[in-house]
Amino acid sequence: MAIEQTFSIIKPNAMKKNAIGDIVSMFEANGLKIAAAKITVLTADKAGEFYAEHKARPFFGELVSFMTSGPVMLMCLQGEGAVLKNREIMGATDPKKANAGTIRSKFGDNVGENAVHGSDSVESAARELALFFEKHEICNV
Ligand code: RTP
Ligand code: MG
Repeated sequence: MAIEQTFSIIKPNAMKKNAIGDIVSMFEANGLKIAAAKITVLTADKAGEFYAEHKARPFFGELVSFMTSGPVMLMCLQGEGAVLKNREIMGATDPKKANAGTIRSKFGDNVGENAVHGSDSVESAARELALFFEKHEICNV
């Protein structure tokens, strides 16, 4: 399988749980490398642009307010089949439905506050990475 890059966010609820180390360990244990990382607080504009595909959904306002409620960690993950691999490590959107041992089953609180984001395709990953990182900030690790 090809080496891919994907975009990951450790969301505010997982940041509050001091779970950066545990989550990054799970990526690394599964063969993903951290090619870029930064901790920041998202503006409502940026969070809205990032989740533009969900603008018409009833939970959009809640989602933007959650995503801007505290620091997040933004990452580029790199490795073989990184997009799908990251989605597997994360688990299902709803932590109640996520397989045991996945990030969302361990650190998710509910379907909204579900600990992590991961791009759903190579195309989404490219769009999302470009929203948050300059090209030179992503290393070929
Ligand atoms: P993400 O984009 O954050 O990685 O999550 P996902 O692909 O698994 O789920 P998606 O359908 O793209 O939804 C994006 C985020 O919106 C919040 N959400 N809330 N209240 C609700 O019913 C609901 N449904 C989705 C979650 O934070 C989800 O990750
Ligand atoms: Mg999604």
